[in-house]
Amino acid sequence: MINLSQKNVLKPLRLIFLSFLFVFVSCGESKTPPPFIKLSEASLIPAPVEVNQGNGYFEVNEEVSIVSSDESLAFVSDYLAKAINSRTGLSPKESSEESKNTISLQLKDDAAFASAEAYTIEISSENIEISSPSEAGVFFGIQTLIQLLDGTKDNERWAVGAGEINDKPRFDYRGSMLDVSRHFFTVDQVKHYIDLLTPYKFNHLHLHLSDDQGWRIEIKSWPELTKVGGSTEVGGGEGGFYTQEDYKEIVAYAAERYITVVPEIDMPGHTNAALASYTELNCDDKATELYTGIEVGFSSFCVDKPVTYKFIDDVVREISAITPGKYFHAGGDESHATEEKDYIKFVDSVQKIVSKYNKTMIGWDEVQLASIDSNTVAQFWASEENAKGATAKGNKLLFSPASKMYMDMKYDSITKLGLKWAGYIELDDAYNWDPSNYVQDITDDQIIGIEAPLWTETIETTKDIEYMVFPRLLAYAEIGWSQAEKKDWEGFKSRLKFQLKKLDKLDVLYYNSPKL
Ligand code: TNX
Repeated sequence: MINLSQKNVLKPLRLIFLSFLFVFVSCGESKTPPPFIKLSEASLIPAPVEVNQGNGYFEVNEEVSIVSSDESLAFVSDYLAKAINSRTGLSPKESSEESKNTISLQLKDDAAFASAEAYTIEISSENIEISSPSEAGVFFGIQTLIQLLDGTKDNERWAVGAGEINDKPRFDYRGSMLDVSRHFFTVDQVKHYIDLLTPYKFNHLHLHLSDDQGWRIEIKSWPELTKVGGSTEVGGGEGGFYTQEDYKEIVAYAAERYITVVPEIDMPGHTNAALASYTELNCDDKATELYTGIEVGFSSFCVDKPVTYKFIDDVVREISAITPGKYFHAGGDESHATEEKDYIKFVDSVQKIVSKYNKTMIGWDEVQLASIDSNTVAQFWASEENAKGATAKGNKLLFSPASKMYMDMKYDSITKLGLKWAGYIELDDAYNWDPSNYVQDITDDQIIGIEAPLWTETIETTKDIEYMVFPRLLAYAEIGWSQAEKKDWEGFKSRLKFQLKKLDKLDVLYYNSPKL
């Protein structure tokens, strides 16, 4: 038992002991290295070209500032500051002066970079430098840095392992397509989709803006298109459309993330929504009924009528005027209701209109049946014969083989959403194939890149989108960006497990693949 007088003696001693303990603990804290993942063990998707591990780590703390070499990097600098803030609560200052504890963003016109989107990240205990010949490359480097930061092991201190990453994309075009026609998705839903593409270095978003079930973009010179043709969707819901202002908002949001929007008006088939909106587009001058089913191949523009080409000219002109990217997608698939000779004539005429508005045409692989210009891109989705036909003419291909890349295909026989006409696509099916040996004699230099389409006959909500897209989208990210020799299914699976935890935190739904 301690009596009162003993207690009074012990009190100051206890205070001294506690203050020592405090000093010891707080000194210890600043000296203890924060938990971090070594650079060579980071779970990056898509896998970079080269990772050289260094010694130590860079700690992201309240002293860190972001420095950029060029005013044009102000937006990406802000983007990084916000990304750090949302993860750590820190508010890095942005300045133009080099010092210690900086993350420095540098535009460098260095011949050592193999492509415009290539970038390097150098991480030491004092600084991080991200450099690239282009803003886009710096942005992709930032995406890598954010993935590294997400690898910090606790929520108190933030650090990334030291070393160097040298990286560049395998293909220039890395895209995904969203079908906003079969079911309409709002501007905010499309922005969310863009947010899902951004971390994985995708740089194109193809919007399928018209089909039998819905016309989704305002054309001022043909207002009935959206009034009538935009008024419904698969299943008979109320549909919707983007005003040109809405579309510009999507384009700008994507551009801030170095993603180029590719608009598609599908024709001459897949045109019932337009045919229901204007009598004169029909050969018999009678408007069709609106369509809310999921059949394909029954509609066609009237290819012999001059008004058809006046209409297409107006549509391509208005959309091109608000599309900064170089591509215009003119569809051309499944035109079973158009005779082949008419189809060929039609595609040739449309191509002239597209080039009149200074756009490069992309068409589904059937367009190679026409005498297409050498810069027209054929999107290979179904026919190897068409793919070979296009390359024989010297045209480039965009790879979207349905049995590997259609994200509307079910994962397996019990997947509730989706279709199965091209087969089930499990995660390993999505990953374990390569564009350069998929069709005999077609090689990388004939391929501009890859695009993963999401058709939406059965997809109605944001959660539906997420479930069908993840985790397959990460397989496509790696096929599009990473060098072929870096592909490695076992490694991908372990990196993917890490990325899925991140999707959990973001509340993004995904399919739990038994292959993982
Ligand atoms: C084929 S792919 C289509 C689309 C459908 C899709 C469903 C292509 C060029 N045409 O019209 O939505 O299958 O998977």
